[in-house]
Amino acid sequence: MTSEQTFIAVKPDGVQRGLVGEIISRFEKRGFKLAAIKLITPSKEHLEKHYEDLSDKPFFKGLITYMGSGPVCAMVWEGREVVKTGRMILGATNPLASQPGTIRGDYAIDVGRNVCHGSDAVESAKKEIDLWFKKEEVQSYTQAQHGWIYE
Ligand code: DAT
Ligand code: MG
Repeated sequence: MTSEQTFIAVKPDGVQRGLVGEIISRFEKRGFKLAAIKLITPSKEHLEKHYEDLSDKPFFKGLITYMGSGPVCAMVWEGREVVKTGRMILGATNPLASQPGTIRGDYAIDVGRNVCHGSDAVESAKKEIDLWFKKEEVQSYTQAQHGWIYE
């Protein structure tokens, strides 16, 4: 089976609002495999690296402050096409444009408080996983239910 990994994070607003379990649950129920998880309050330097592509945006400074304002639940999820599908589970960047049934479409209103992060491509996922996790923090194991999820 061709599998890939994505970096998913519950942002400080999502942690404070008690949405960690709900967000994990959506990925678990879909059949994806949790490979790594930790609660971390990221430094300014760490976040500037994570969002380096957005450094010239007017909202950059506010984004870094918000993302560093409390614990983030950082995760690696694994499975077939998990990068693209993870983005679908999260919804659109602007929650008001997100479909009901997506995380942002169900739990957020403001783009600057959109509850969760998901890698936008396989390459950026690799970069983000390397930035947020040490190699030994990412687990390799077989899901017991594997044969009931994949043909
Ligand atoms: P996404 O998180 O959907 O990948 P992105 O990478 O374009 O979106 O932007 C990163 C985050 O920056 C996004 O989750 C919320 C914030 N952001 C994006 N556009 C914004 C805007 N116009 N105003 C305020 N914050 C914004
Ligand atoms: Mg992005």
